[in-house]
Formats: sequence, structure tokens, C-alpha cells
Amino acid sequence: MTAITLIGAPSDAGAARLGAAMGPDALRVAGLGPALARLGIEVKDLGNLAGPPNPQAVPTHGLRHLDECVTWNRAVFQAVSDALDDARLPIMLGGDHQLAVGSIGAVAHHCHAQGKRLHVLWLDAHSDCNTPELSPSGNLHGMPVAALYGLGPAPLATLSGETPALRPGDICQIGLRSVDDDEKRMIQKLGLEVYDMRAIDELGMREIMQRALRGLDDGVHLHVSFDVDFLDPEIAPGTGTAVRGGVNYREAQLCMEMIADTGRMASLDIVEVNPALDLRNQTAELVVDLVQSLFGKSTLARDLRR
Ligand code: EXY
Ligand code: MN
Ligand code: MN
Ligand code: MN
Repeated sequence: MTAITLIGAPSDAGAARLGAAMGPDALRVAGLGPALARLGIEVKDLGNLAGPPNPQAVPTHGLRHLDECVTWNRAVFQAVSDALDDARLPIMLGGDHQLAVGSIGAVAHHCHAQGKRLHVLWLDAHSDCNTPELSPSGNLHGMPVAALYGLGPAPLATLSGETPALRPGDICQIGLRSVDDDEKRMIQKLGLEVYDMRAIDELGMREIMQRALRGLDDGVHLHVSFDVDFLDPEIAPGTGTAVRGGVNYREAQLCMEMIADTGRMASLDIVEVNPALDLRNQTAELVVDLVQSLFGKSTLARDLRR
């Protein structure tokens, strides 16, 4: 049975709005650790990593808070690496999505050492593949995918020691509905596999997930990077860059259940929970509900399913 390490990374230095730094504690208040333990999983909560606050500076050279974000990502890289070295499944609790540079960087490094193939599912309203030259905001949470492909500021682009950390075909993005014009070109340039909301409307979540999860054998390490703005803001208002028209409750459950059925998920990010924008912690509570499905909770025993 899987052993899990919860790693709190209370950073909002990559975001425009303050509050995602309270995400790890909102998830704890919603009962994430005990909910996983009830599934028979051994859970160790490392508590929160230490790091710098959001200085609320204006962008220079197309970005802001680079030093703070690099510090956070180095801490995340180390903590995720330690968990993987101990054969534990790390769950990085953000914090904003720039922290995926550290978490996925650590996973890429681990996969390289273990001879595993990395496959990343990026569940998000956004593509997060801006560079400082392209970004309309200078916020680093809009840039982690580019950094993982070796683009953008060198301390992030080279953070994992594997440059690039990701190669074409390594990542599949699901749920997109807010993509900047330059990002559209970047998606093509990087060869990202993308299923936007229109694809989900037209094909249905089942078909999308079958495509996104094909070819996962035991040589694959599956990483899920779950930005909660993937979900429709009607059900998940507690996030800093909410975009209407997102994934509904049933679609989200099916997405999680189909990932669980593969048995391949070996690391996870939960990012962009912002309790300052939430109502009665409902977003963190919804995430806990969905994450239980991601770890195999189901209504019926497997042999009773059709
Ligand atoms: N594309 C916009 C930007 O780069 O500023 C918005 C990015 C929001 C990123 C959120 C976390 O996924
Ligand atoms: Mn994101
Ligand atoms: Mn997003
Ligand atoms: Mn792949």
C-alpha cells in the first residue's frame, strides 16, 4: 500500500493575489490527511516548508519575485526528492502553481535516475507556458510549463539539473479555457497534448481520459499537477484566477477515478487553493473529496462495476 508524504509549500510569490499561501492549511482543516488515512494509506505530514513572503513588487524584465520563487522551488525540489528517495508518494500542497517547477523537476530527476518514463497530467484552466517575454502579467505561476521545457529564467529552467525536465509528449493538459495568444503558439512549439473545455464538451471526459492515460505501463511514473481552477468556479470559488466554464463535479470525479484505475500515479501537486477567496472552505473540502477518488475511493467494489 502506498505511503504518502504531505509537503506544505505556502507560497503565493508567483501569483497576482495573496492568499494561496494559506492553501496547505485550508486543505488540512478540510481533513486531507485523515481522509487519505481512512483509505488505508499511511500518511506523514511534514508540515509547511519555510520560505519568503510575496513582496508585492512590480514586474521588471517581464517577471516579478524571481528570487523568492527560486527559493521556494529549491525547497520543494529537495522535499519531493527526499520523499521519492524514501519510496513515498509526495503530495505537494501549494501554494501557487510555479511550485510545480520544483516538484516536477524532482520527479524528472528521479525518473532519470530510475530509468522511468515521466508522464504529467496538468489539470488547469490555464496552459502556464508563458515566458517573461510573452507573459501579460509577469506572474511566475503562468510560466512553470515553459520553465520545465528549459525556457525562461535560467535558475528555474535549470533547477532540476535535467534540462529540459520535460520533453515533447511528456505532458498532457486538460481543462484549458484561458490561453494567451502567445501561449497558443507556445503550445504548438512545445508540442503539448492539450484537451481544452471544448474537447471535453464534444468528446466527454471519459474519452479524453482514455486518450490522456493511454500507454501507461509499469515503466511510467504518472505525475498529476492539479490546479484547482481546473474546476468550475461555481463549485470551487476559492482560487485566484477563476475562469467560468470549468469542469463540473461529475466530470471531475470521473477524471480522478480513471486516473486511480491506472494505478500509476506516483506524485501529485494540489495548487492554487486560496481560502481568502473561498466561502466556508468549500474549495478545500471539494478537493479532499476528489483526492479520495484519486486514491481509489469508489462507490462500488471493483468487481461490481460495469
Ligand atoms: N496566462 C495568464 C498569465 O500568464 O498571467 C494567467 C495565468 C494564471 C495561472 C494560473 C495558475 O494557473
Ligand atoms: Mn496553473
Ligand atoms: Mn490555473
Ligand atoms: Mn507520455
